[in-house]
Amino acid sequence: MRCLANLSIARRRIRGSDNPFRTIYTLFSMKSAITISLVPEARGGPFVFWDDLAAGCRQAKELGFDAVEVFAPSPEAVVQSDLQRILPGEGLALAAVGTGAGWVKHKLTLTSDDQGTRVRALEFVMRMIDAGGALGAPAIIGSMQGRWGDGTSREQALALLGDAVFALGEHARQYDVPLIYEPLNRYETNLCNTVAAGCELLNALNEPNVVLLADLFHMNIEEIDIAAALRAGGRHIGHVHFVDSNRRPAGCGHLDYVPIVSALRATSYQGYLSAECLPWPDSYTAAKQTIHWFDTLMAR
Ligand code: LER
Ligand code: MN
Repeated sequence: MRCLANLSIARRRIRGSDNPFRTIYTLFSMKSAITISLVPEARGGPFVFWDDLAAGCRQAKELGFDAVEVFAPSPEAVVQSDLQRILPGEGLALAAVGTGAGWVKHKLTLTSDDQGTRVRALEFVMRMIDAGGALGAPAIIGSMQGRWGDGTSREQALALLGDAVFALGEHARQYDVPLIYEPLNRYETNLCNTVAAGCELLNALNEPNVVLLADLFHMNIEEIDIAAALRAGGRHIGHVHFVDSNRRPAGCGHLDYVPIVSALRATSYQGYLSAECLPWPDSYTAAKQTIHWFDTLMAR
C-alpha cells in the first residue's frame, strides 16, 4: 500500500512532463479523466467541457489529465471527429465513450417493450463500441439500459438487459476492451441501482467481458456505505465517475473521499477516476478543482 502511495506521489511530481517514466508510474496507479460532451440536447447535464473537442482536450492536457471521456451524439460523430489526431498530439488517452445519446436524442433503450427500438438501441451501442474500440476505448451503457414498467415486467427487462449486455461485451472483445455497465440511481432506472445489483447481473452472465462503472453521485444516493460497496464490488469495478454528492466537482460536496480511495486501492483498482460532474462554477474551474482533488488524494 505504502509502495502504491509512493508511486502516486512520484507520478504527481512528473505530471505534465514528457518524461517516459510517466507511463511506467501510470501503469500502477489510478488515472485521471475528464468528460467532454458534444451533445447539445444534454446541456445542463454532468459534463465538464462542452462542444469543442480540440479545446477540451487542450485544456485537459494543460491541467495534467491522463485522458478524456467523450459523450458524442452518434458513433459517426466519434469516427468523423478529430480524436485520432488530437489524442496522440496532446498525449491523452480516450478513457471511454458514452452511449447515452441513443436515449437523449432517439429515445432508444435496450429494454424497451418494442422489439424494433431494442434492435436499434443494440445497433447504436454496437457502432459506438466499434467507434471507441478503434481508439482503444470502451463504451459505457448508462441511460441506454432503460427501465421496466412500460409494457415489460422487472424480470423481462432484467433478462433483456442481461442478454444485451452479454452480446455487447462479446462484441467489444475484438477491440480488447470491456463493455462498461453503469448502475444508476432510482430516479434514472429501476433496474440496477447499486454496485451489488450490478454484480448480480454480471455474475449471472458467466464471465462476460463487462465491468461496472461506479458513479459516486449515484452511489451517494443508493449505497449504505460507498467504500464498503466498492470493496465488495472488487474486481468487477472497471471505471469510476469521480464526482461529489451534489454532482459538483470532487471536493465541492459532502463525500468523504479518503475511505473511497482506500477501498479502491484495497481492490487494486488501476482504472480511471473520470470527472463526470457539472461544469460548476464553470468548466475550467471544475476541471482545475477535479485535478487538484485527484492529486491530493493520490498523494496521500
Ligand atoms: C447518468 O446519470 C450518468 O451517470 C451517465 O454516466 C450515464 O451514461
Ligand atoms: Mn455516470
